[in-house]
Amino acid sequence: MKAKLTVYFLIPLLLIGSLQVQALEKDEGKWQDEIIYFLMVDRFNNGDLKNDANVNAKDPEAFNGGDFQGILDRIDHIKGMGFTAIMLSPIFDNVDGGYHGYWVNDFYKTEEHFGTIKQLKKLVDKAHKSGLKVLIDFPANSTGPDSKLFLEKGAEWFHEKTEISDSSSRDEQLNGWVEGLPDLNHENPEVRAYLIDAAKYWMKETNIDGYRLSSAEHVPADFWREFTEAVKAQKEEFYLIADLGPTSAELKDEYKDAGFSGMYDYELNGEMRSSFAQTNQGTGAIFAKWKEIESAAKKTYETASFYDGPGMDRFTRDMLEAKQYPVSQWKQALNYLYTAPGIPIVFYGTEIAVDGGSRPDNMKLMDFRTEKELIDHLAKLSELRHTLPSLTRGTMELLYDKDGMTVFKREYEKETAIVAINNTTKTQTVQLTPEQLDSEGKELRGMLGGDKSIGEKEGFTLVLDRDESEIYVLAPKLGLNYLFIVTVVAIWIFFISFFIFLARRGKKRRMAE
Ligand SMILES: [Ca+2]
Ligand SMILES: [Ca+2]
Ligand SMILES: [Ca+2]
Repeated sequence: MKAKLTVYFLIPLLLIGSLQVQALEKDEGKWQDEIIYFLMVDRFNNGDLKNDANVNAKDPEAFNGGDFQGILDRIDHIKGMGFTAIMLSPIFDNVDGGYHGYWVNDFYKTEEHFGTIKQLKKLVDKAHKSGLKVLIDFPANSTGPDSKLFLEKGAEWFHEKTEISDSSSRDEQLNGWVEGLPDLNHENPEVRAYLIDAAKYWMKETNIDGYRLSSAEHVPADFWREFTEAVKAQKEEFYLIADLGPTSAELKDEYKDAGFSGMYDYELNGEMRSSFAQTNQGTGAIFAKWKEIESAAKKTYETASFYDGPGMDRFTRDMLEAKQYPVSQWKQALNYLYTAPGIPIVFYGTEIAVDGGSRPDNMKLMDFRTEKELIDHLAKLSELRHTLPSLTRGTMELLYDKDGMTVFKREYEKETAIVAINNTTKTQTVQLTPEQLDSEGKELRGMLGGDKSIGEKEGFTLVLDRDESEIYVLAPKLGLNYLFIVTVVAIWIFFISFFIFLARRGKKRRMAE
């Protein structure tokens, strides 16, 4: 009797143990967990009218009034969408007309239209207090036309004026002038020291967390090596994300030891744009790209994934040209971006599906008075990306890809997520086999729309309406709970009957005595 009792006590304990969800540990401060919001300082928000000399918000080639104060005023907008970092277009003093920030006049001053260094520090402080990191674009290849530096230093600090005519020539790419901008001579140790000191100056003064290194392919790898070493010696956890331009694939080898923390991938960007600009497009080419990145022994999560940037037409333009409804297409595109490896970089204006052609049309002043559909969607996706480490750190395996219906698996430690994107015009049914995903006693719980799929002997059946996506997490079948409840009830019945039996027996005994 005693042995039997012990067994009945143990059963519920064992069942509780098996139902506990495994807690996943998450390291702090790792860059692969970041989601970056990239904005053009002049085109985001005008928060200070005192710095508006010659501002004309109606002229796309003029300063439009955006500034540090304006960004500070809108920190909650960025934080509210779940971003963890803000990346700013260059903040350094520009020559006249340099609204975009890429015509640097002096690397040691802030652009007067953007505000003072004090205002910049205030912005970084506020961002940090809100849990946002701050990155700044550091354009080290050239200065603005007739910049202070160019007029003072001339031929010693700059390459001879020759516009790049053959972009396939590495010599021209490195030493030629891009769009008429004086090209800094990185062979000169004084130039190297100047740029590296400037980079360290802003880190020290403002406590920023990283640099975006634009036009990095026009600057020699050995300079970057020196730059990245110096910067990381000053702040170890400093993020350096290089934009090597559209030819980056061929240059990967040349720059592999330059010390960048992450790199833009334009080929991936091209495939992503063609898959998600319209419905019914396969995604196989995207996954083939990931295979390539992996086989080049690159850590996939270090890749900067993006749809938009200062150098290209807005992705919305592609959607409109394909006669699609941008908000629907953006949702699908973002579903992919936020569940794939790599660090998502979202260009300001994405949240309102802003349209635009080539520069400056792709850099319109942000409009905050618009609908919230994509803003809410971004917030939801960010939350999932923060909750599920498999989405940021997991392996990736393509399970299904046909004409716009895509299913892939992300796995990290004990967590498995299944992402299903129906970018087609029809309801889709996908059968996942037990070989693709262990279905025994399991179910897939939808985290985006609340869908559920119960594991059967032959695997899982996923059904998704047109334009619907779901992010599932593999979990033990809820059926186990019924077993648990039945067991608990049975034990209670057993004990109650047992005590009734004892009581009756005692009563009988007392009566007999
Ligand atoms: Ca202003
Ligand atoms: Ca200026
Ligand atoms: Ca150059």
